[in-house]
Amino acid sequence: MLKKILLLSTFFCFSFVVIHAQPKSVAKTSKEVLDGFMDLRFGLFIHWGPVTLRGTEIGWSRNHQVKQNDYDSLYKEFNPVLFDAESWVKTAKSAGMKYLTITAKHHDGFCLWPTAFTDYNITNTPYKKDIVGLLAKACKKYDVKLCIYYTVLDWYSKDYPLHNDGAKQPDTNANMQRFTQYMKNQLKELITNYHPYMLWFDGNWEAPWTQEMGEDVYAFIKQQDPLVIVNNRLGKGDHKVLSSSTVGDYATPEQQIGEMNMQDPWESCITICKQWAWKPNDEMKSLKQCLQTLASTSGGNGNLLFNVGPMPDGRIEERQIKRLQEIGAWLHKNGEAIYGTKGGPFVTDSVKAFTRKGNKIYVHLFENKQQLQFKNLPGYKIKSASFLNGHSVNFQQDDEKIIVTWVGQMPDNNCSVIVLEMNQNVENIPVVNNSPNN
Ligand code: FHN
Repeated sequence: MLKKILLLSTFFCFSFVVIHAQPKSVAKTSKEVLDGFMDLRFGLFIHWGPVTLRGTEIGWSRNHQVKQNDYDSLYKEFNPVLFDAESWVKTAKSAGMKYLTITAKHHDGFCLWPTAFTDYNITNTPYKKDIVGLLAKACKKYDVKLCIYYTVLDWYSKDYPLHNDGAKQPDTNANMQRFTQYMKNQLKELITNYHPYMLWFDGNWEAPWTQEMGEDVYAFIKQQDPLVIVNNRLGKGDHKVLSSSTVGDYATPEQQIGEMNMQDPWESCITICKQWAWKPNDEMKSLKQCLQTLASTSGGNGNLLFNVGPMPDGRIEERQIKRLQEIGAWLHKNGEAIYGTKGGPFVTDSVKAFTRKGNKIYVHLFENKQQLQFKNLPGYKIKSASFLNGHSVNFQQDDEKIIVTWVGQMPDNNCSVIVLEMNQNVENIPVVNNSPNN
């Protein structure tokens, strides 16, 4: 009898320790939903707000290039009468983009929707209309996923201790408990009223925001909508990677192509120009740079969130629309090598990127080398090789190497795709890290 009591008490003691040690069980976004997101490969990022009236960087120019009072009064002039949500969404669609991420609230605290929790919002501008709501409606109409950018830090809010104003000490009137409740109130508004596919957080790096606050808000979001995708900028940590302490579903390298990663979902956010928000005569990337960026993110098994900054009157610059349409024209011909693909099996380098789907390997060529050589893939045989929707190319394959050659010009000097049809499914080939550069 004593033995039984001892055994039972040991069991209950152990199970108590195990339960106590369990991390907070929060509904995580499912692999199926995240796989669907990664199949989309390409989205439009939009940084926009009253600051475009000054042509300086959103959030960051407050108290720097633009005095605080001037910056915080810009909303009184903000009247983007040429804003047309359907035009923005159709521009994204014509670029081959499958989702759109709008800065509903950036670090300057201004809200592009009629929030009930601050007067510092679009309703109190001469324009008055609900920008987020109009975009949500247009995205639904044209089958583009609506994603909402929401800043963690808020340099305008009296309850957030820092204001990027050079103060040496945090604001003693601030109250992070009130501020976190303000965030939850607004996030509930955004989820309930606009049903975003994703919430794109940013500004998680300042001291007042803690890992625990991030975990609390993530759990709150998942109670509102278990399906909504959340990026990895709600908790603390390196944006470029996922780790055991990450709060959120996927990694967000910024202004760079993410590292090859076949396990963790990731999305690079990169500007078409230099600045995130609109700037007059900003330097814009060439079509070659844009296509190489897209092919290289896909080649690394990631997505590309490509940013434009619309003008104060609500229009996207014509030259940026044209560039996006050129990308769309390329995707119209080569989209099978991007959408729904996996990265690899070879790692991207400066002259080529590789994607794969089913029994096909797509080689994205950035230069007309007329010859490619890479390591053989034992057990996998090439059945045919050609430019995608184009003429065949020569190939040789032996136990050590594969050589592909062609003569003359590539079909597209900016980026051409050679498709290798293999004798079996290639999606699970382990990544080959050193495809010889040639
Ligand atoms: O500070 C922001 C910046 O303004 C911009 O929004 C980028 C886009 O991801 N994120 C932050 C910088 O890491």
